[in-house]
Amino acid sequence: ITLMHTSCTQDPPRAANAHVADELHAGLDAPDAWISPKFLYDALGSRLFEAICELPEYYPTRTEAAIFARHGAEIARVAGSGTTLVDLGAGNCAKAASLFPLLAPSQYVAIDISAEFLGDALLRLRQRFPQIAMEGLGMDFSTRFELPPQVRAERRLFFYPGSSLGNFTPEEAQGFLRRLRGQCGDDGAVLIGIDLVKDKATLDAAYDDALGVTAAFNLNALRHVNHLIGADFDVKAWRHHGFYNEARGRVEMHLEATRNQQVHWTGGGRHFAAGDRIHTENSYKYHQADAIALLERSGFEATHVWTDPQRWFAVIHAQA
Ligand code: AVI
Repeated sequence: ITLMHTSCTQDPPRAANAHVADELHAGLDAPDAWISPKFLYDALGSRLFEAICELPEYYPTRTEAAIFARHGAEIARVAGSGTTLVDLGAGNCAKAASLFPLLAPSQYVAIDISAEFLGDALLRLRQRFPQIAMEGLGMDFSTRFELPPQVRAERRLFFYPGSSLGNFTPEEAQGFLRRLRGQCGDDGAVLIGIDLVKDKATLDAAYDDALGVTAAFNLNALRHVNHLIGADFDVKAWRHHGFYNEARGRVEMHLEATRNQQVHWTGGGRHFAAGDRIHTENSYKYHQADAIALLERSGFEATHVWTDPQRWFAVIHAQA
């Protein structure tokens, strides 16, 4: 695994990366406090997200998997074989691996901010598919995007499943897709999963499940922040909120202080009153036409869209 920037999941922990600390301080000091959703993913956070994907309420993973199962052959025909498959936010690499038999990539490049978790997953994958050249990159691709020379430049197929695009604001998403387009050359493409707008009750349940796994996933951001900037958040003094904000077309996750408290971190700190919230994630839901328009504004041309019978989720192939 190549660490492209000092990763926030590596030891030594304390503000190993000044950039990470600056970003966290800016969010925690803001009048409406926020923590970027990328800090949900340390090794434990990645495991909790894996568990979320198994929950009955969390429909995106299984709905997207059903689209790949049903239309995989056609998707592979459209995307082509022998591509340089670049998996963005690869996590446990399971989604891409399930497509290897159909897509037969010539090189597989797995990228994730949670470098340690990715390294373990790639180790297992190399044993299962020794014939595929593989690279692992531990990097945060959300704000900058430059691929190192070991990533082949020909026929790059950027695989961005799971509707992770929804964790950007639409403006950020466009910037991100433009940067992606810049890495495509003339013959690149993107295969992207988009969660579609649906009824509020389904969305509320998906982000506030009965077992409390999503709550644990959200609260774990505080443990991760404690580790990164030497903070002393008491996880027991916070509770999870996850709900669909219909007016804004997005699910929001927040952490709410359950009592008054002073929190300290290296070089600073803050008082939180009971009821104060820290905004940790947005998960935008798109109408299919808006997702296509966003891709096209970013320099891509959508060639195919596959959806499930309920039209809850879309997989889009778009050409550079
Ligand atoms: C990774 N991302 C697409 C997930 C989502 O649905 O926005 C993260 C997540 N947050 C809460 N549950 C899952």
